[in-house]
Amino acid sequence: MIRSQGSISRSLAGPCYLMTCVALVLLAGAPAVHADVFLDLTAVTPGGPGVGTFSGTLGGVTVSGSISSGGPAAFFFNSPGFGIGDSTIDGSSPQFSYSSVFGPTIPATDRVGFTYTATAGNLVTLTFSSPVTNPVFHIANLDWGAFSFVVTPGFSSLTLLKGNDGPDGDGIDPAFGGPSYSFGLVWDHTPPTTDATVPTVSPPTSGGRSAYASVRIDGTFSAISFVTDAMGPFSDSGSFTISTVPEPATLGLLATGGALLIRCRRRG
Ligand SMILES: [Ca+2]
Ligand SMILES: [Ca+2]
Ligand SMILES: [Ca+2]
Repeated sequence: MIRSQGSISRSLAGPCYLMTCVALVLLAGAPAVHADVFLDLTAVTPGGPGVGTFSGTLGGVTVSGSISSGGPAAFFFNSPGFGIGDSTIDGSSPQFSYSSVFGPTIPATDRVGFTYTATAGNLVTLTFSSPVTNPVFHIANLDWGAFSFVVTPGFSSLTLLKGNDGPDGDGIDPAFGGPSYSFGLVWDHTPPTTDATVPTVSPPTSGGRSAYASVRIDGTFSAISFVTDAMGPFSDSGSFTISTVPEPATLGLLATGGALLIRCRRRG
């Protein structure tokens, strides 16, 4: 009887069993299962086609960004800083914290700052180390330019989750370009009106303004690409980031934990 109780105690207190139980309890109680994960940049190399790059992670997925030319150099990634078109790699920018124009939001995060000039478009590509489902593209202060996602392999549609469009027709275009442009185009519905709102201030939702929005790229992708198109005699800057919901990965961890538990019990 005593020996039997000791045997049970040793079995329950086994390090393998205990660690697995702790991991499962932590995972089961983790509110992170449905949390949105934003791009965490580790480096940005400023420059245009063939020069500008960025790298980082989106949850457990490695992300690398680059620009290739479709003509003259027109689109550039910018160095870290605090301005409208600067990048952030230390997670400190409040640019995508404003729930009036973005959704999902994050209090402070990284961003890819860009500048484009009014010449031919270039191709920006974000490559993922493993497929990402329904990535959300967040754009801040887009003027006089358009990003066309129809060049993304497997592209089907965009869904506007949140933006600063309104009855006056300025801000992000909820029709994504309209019939005269390719659908799948993210742009400022009234290009001649702009604003110079810095990242520490909530973006405008009325009056003359730039485009701000969170746009879901529907589908599962190993890479997303967009062609930049300056739509007028203008150069401009802004910033973007991406987010995703890493639910499948977390469920995978739970499955791994369950398998470990079964293995431990069999060994016990
Ligand atoms: Ca970072
Ligand atoms: Ca701008
Ligand atoms: Ca505008």
